[in-house]
Amino acid sequence: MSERPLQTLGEFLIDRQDDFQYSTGEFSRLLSAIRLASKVVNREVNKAGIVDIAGAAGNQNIQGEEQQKLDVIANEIFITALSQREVVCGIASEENDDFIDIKCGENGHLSKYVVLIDPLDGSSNIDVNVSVGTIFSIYRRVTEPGTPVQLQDFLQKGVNQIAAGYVIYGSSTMIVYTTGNGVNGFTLDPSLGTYYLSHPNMMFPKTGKIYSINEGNYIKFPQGVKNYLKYCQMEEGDRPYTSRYIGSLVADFHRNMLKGGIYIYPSYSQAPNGKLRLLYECNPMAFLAEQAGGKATDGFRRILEIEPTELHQRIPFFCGSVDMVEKAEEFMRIDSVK
Ligand code: P6P
Repeated sequence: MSERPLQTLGEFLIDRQDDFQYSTGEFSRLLSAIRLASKVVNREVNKAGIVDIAGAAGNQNIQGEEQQKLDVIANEIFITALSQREVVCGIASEENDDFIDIKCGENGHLSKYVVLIDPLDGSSNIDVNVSVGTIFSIYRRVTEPGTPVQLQDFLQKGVNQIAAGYVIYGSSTMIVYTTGNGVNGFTLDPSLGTYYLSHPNMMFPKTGKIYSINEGNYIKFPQGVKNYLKYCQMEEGDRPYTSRYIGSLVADFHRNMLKGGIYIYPSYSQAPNGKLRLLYECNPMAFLAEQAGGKATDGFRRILEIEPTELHQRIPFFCGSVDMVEKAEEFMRIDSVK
């Protein structure tokens, strides 16, 4: 019997159009813009070793981090794709100090959506041919429609997200996203340039045996994190667990969602709020995690409930299988009451 044909991302978007009240198709066009941009970035990432676009761009971003040439290129690709289609009224990016006000349509600011994006997360891995990713987060604006966007359109709690997702440029390229009705993964067939639904209704296993953390910082970690790591490494029951750390949030998250696991980027002496950014890394990944039956906290508080104060603020991040995150939180609580 012939197998049911795989559904394309475009068909899926049409089928799920009704997930949005009063949908005007604008949101579907927004996701289509992200889909297009991801294909262009995928092409650039896949030829990084050939064309001299790998390596540092010679300048730094607001994070004081070496901007890789592909960071800059990916940022421009996503901003162009989103701006040209008049589907957003504002964009905030890890690569831009301030948010971008997008004038579109004859009225100037027709769209009701804003996007926050990390255009190429983990880009330092490009030169060593390790998976990297794009992370995106989508909100409805909260300020007056038709007027220029303002900072409060971006400084929204994660619970207000209407969609979030990532692109992983790995052994295959995938888009994984949620609109609040579960998490679905689409794999790109590069010969056709088409994404197909390959991972419907993705779910985090309730527990797992993989922990992802940069143990090079162990000495500087809070005692609660040290105690949790010792727990993971102890010979007892189903432990020791396995340590797997790619140094690319999207790749570590994706593997942990498929196999079960926890990703931790804690605070430590030199990074009192950790390294990851709340708005365009932790909130979108937390939305995905919760929609996939997982959990995401800062070790104490639900990520999605944290009130943002700055565009590029950082936050400690514990994310993955519920049982593993709750066990880590237990060690953090014990340490915090001492
Ligand atoms: P470290 C990449 O720069 C990133 O933001 C995440 O993708 C990754 O998990 C983390 O930082 C790696 O940071 O300090 O362990 O190299």
